[in-house]
Amino acid sequence: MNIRWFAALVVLAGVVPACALESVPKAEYHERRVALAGKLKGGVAVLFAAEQPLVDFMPYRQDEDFYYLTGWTEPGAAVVIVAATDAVAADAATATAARPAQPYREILFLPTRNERVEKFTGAKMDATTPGAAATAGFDEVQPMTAMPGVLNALVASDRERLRKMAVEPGSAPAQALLGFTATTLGLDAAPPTVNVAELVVPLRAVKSEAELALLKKASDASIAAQMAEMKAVRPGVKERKVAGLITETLMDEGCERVSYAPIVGSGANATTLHYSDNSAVMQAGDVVVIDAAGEYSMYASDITRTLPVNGKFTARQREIYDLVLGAQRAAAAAFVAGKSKINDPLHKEPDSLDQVAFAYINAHGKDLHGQPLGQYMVHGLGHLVGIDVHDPWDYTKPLDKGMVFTIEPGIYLPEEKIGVRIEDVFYVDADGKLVDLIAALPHEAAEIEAAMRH
Ligand SMILES: [Mn+2]
Repeated sequence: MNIRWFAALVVLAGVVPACALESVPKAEYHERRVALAGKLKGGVAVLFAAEQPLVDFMPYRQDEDFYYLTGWTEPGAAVVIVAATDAVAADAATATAARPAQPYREILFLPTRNERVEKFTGAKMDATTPGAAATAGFDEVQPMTAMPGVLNALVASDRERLRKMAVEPGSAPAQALLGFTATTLGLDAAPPTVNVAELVVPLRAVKSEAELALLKKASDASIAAQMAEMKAVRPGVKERKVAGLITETLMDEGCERVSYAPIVGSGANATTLHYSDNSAVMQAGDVVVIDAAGEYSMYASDITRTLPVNGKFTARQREIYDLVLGAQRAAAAAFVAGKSKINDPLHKEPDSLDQVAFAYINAHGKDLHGQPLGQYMVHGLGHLVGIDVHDPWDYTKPLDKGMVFTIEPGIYLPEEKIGVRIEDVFYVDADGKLVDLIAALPHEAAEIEAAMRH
């Protein structure tokens, strides 16, 4: 859109735009901040929001950890979370002054409104907006300009805090702020920081009921998009047209964006794992791998289905398809909450679902040279899903209740121009049972063929 037109539209609208996203209850974000404070060992977490590109209309998405802790979608903000500390007695030997117990504290810092920029980006809230703290669901909201003074006061009252600063690794504003804070205390440089992202990983991994509801909405919208595509795939149709139809359906179903660029790979492209050119015209006799899903109110889904372009699998395509589906089902059936791991690049870990899928594929299929097909399973079996389509996780650890992850075996045979991947998103319920969030979408080869006929 022309910039001047865009600015004119914003001026005409003339109102503070409400955030269109659904959200977990505000109290849940507060609970997450309190949980993070419990991991800070008396320290302070400092996180900055993502910056919004102003003039080039690049997509803007909030920083994930920042969003997880605040629910705040606007750019340029920061959050400070201060862990409660116990009272300290005076100690003459170490020249330690007595200090009373200090309570938990949380502050959202908001940038000062810039009315000129707002003509381009829409109206924003700042710390002077009436009811800002209640709207944000924070104990305290302060202007960004107050942040250096607040940090200085926090570390001046308890110097231990400067050694327990938890920030996002590589955050330039956090490093600048801590450097300046050290300067205000007469130090040359700030001590090394704690990686706050690592502290947030285990919190993000276990989903609340409200998060699960959003993941279900993302998955239901993505199922609708995959159903639409099953009716559209046929010989002579461009891969890109299918990608467009998927995107259109996702938006129509309430997604704000795709979780990742749709992959529509037919023929030889089906054997390229993250093919995203989507430039070929689909041909009869080929299969097409369609890895596409949407994001609903910041929560992602991730689905792959493999279709015969002309609506009917050949015997060999069907054989490979059934093998991949069998491997997915074997992995899901083997799942034990608190014990099973998902990935295992060497396929040797007895507790990994990867090893189960690998063994199944090796036991049930051969390539053109009589060799087992496990060697053609060339990517990980799955990953956690959440605010990121690949939510962060330490994959040496088992999966447990409340976690949401994909199981996505694939076999890629360039020699036979056949690639098959089947990917569903699973949730581990309170009883440790695996629930397929994509259950409503066809799985069996015959179901896929039937869906393509209607
Ligand atoms: Mn995936």
